[in-house]
Amino acid sequence: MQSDMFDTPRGRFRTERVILAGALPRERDVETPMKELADLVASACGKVIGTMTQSRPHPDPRTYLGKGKIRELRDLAENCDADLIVMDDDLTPVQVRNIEAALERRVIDRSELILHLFALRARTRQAQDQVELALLEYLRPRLRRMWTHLERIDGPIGMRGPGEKQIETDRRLADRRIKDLRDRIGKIQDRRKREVASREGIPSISLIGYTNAGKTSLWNRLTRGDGLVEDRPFSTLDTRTKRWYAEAGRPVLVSDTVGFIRKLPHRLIASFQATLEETLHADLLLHVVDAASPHPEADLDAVEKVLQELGCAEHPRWRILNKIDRLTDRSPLALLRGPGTALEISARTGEGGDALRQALSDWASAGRPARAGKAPDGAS
Ligand SMILES: Nc1nc2c(ncn2[C@@H]2O[C@H](COP(=O)(O)OP(=O)(O)OP(=O)(O)O)[C@@H](O)[C@H]2O)c(=O)[nH]1
Ligand SMILES: [Mg+2]
Repeated sequence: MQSDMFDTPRGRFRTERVILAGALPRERDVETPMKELADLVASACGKVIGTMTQSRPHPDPRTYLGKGKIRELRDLAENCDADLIVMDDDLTPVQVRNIEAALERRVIDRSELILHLFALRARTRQAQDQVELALLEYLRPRLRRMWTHLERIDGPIGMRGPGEKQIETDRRLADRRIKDLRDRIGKIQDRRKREVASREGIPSISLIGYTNAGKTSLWNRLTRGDGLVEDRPFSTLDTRTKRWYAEAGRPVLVSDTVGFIRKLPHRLIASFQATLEETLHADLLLHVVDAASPHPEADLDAVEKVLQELGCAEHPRWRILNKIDRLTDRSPLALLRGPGTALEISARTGEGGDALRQALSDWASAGRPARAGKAPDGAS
C-alpha cells in the first residue's frame, strides 16, 4: 500500500508497526520520554500503534518489565499486529533474548533505535562509515540474534547499515570490517586535525545543542548556507563549516554539527569524534536551545552530559535561546539564560539576529582568551 511506504536517503521502505514500552521510575514524567521515543520511531520509518509503560523503581534484570506486564504486552502486540517492540532504555543481550522469546517479536532498545535512525539518515560516506562502525560494535555481541532474524526482516528498523552488505555473516568478518572502518575514520580524524590546525588564527564557532533545536536554521541564516532543515531529530549528521564575515570583514569559521539527545549511545559519540573535531577545537560554542521545547531544562542537561563525554564542557559557551517566535509569554526565558552570555533569537523570523551578529563581531574583534591545551594565537 502506497501510504505504508517511506522514502529515505537509503531507499524506500515499508513502514513498521511499532509498540513502545518503558519501565519508568515512579516520580518521573512519563509522557516526555515516550513522546521523544515516538518521534525517533517516526523518523526511522515506524508507525507507533501502541504505548505501554510500567512504573517501577528498577527494571527487571531478566525481562526489563515485570512478568505480568510482558504478558499484557504480548496480548497488545498480537491484537494490533505489531512488527517491533522498542524499549525506552538500553537492554542487555539477555533481556532482549528473554523478551523476544516471550513476545515472539523483534525487540530493540533505545540505543539500537538511534543507531538505525542514524544509519538511515547518513548521507555522506564519512557519516555512513561512522554509523556503520557504531552499529557493528553495538550488534557484535548480539550477532546470534541477527542471524535468526535476518530472513524475517523486511522493514527498515533493525536491519539498516551493515545489513545490506551481509557483513554480519560471522564475527570474524565483522571484526575485519570494524578494523577497516576504524582505520578509515582514524585517517579522517588526522586530516580533520590538520585542517583545524591550518586554520589557526581564524576565530571559530561551533553550533551545538539538542537535536531539532534550530542549529542548521541559524547556521543557514548566519552563513547563507543551504543546510538541510527538517522538523525531525537528526537531520544533520555531518559537520559543515563556512566562513561568516564579521564587522570590518573579519572572517569567522562557523560550524553546524550533529545534534545531541538524552541517552545518546556512547559508541555513537566515540564514532562521531572525527566529525566533531571542529567542535572540540572551536573557540566558542553557541549552545542553541529550543526555548519553546516542552522540556527545555531536560534538553539542557542532556547537552551538558554529552559535552562532558566529549571533553568540551569547559569551552567558552554562549546560550542562544531560539524559537522565541513560538512563545506567547517570554518570562520563562529568564530561567533558561544560565550564568553566562545568553541571547534570544528566532532563526525563523530573524528576530534577535542583529544583536547576535553584533555580539559575535565584538567577540571576534576582542580576541579570544587562550584555552587550556591551546596556545594563544594572538588574535585581536
Ligand atoms: N518557530 C520556529 N521554528 C524554528 C526556528 N528555528 C528552527 N525552527 C524549526 O525547527 C525545526 C528544526 O530546525 P533545524 O534547523 O533543522 O534544527 P537542528 O538543530 O539543525 O536539528 P538536527 O540537525 O536535526 O539536530 C525545523 O522545522 C525548523 O523550521 C525558530 O526560530 N522558530
Ligand atoms: Mg541540523
